[in-house]
Amino acid sequence: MKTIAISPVNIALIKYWGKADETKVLPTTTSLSLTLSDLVSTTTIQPGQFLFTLDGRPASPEEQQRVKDVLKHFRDDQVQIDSYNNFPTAAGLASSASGFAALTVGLNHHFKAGLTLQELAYLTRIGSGSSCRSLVDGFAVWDLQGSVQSVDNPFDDLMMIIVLVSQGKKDISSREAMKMTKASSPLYQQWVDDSLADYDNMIAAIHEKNFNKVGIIMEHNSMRLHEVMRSSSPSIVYQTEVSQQVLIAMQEARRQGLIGYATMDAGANVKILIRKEQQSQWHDFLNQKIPLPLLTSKIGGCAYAKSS
Ligand code: 2P0
Repeated sequence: MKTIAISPVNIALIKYWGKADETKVLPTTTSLSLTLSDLVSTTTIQPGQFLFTLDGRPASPEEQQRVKDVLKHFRDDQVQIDSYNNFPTAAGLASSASGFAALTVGLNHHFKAGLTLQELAYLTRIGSGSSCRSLVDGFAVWDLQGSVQSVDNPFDDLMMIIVLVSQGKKDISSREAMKMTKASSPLYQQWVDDSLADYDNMIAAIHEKNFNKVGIIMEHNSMRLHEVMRSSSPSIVYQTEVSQQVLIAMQEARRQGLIGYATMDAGANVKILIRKEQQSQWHDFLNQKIPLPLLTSKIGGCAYAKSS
């Protein structure tokens, strides 16, 4: 029997950047994300000698090991696992998160393990902390105890445009980078405190269905993330000059009446949260200002698996 598991990418509006417990992968802050329906990892699991391929090639030894670390929690490890992303892998688009969410949900289905949501969240975090947020639809909240919950999304028209500033593999993994930030940044405790306040304000903004508030809190949270990264020793910089140009162009877009807010992760790409009614205006604006490829996605969905 073959299992096919599909998981959307998730993009954090309130970011995760640091672990309180490295072994259990518990975060220092509560994070909150949305999934992108159109950017998915698709993972096939079938009986066979252990092999893990990513986008058609055997994965690196480190990637193989991370998959084995999740797989060892199931009673049988004789499986071949093939995973594909329909978007550039490892360019700050949270591919490891969608990949591990698909893997964990797929293994649960394949081995009929019957794990609960929180058990799945625990296992998938071994591979990638933020992957647990792809397990639920709506606004996904991953809290300090490690639990994952869904907060209803009152908006039915949110979209995200990703400006593909870079499609290459990042120089430093999130796992290493966040460890360095937590260990060395003099701003780290302030980041944690601000982030917890951002989370409370974000929940209030969602309940009020206030798009502008959601966007402003998201953008500030992301800007502060990149400040705390920069203040690490050695400094960690994911933003490039082109990322800055996109952020500056966004200011102009807003002056022209477009509404949208930016967030950035561990990479140079800029993600813009917009509403559907302005999608074509945003495309026109960006295509005219910035000659870069765009990915556009609806919001919603979560990891699931089925037999084939
Ligand atoms: C996030 N990122 O909240 C943050 C913002 C990147 C920037 O979670 O070490 O693959 O496996 O827990 O989850 C990316 O890091 O790291 C990430 P590990 P993960 O989306």
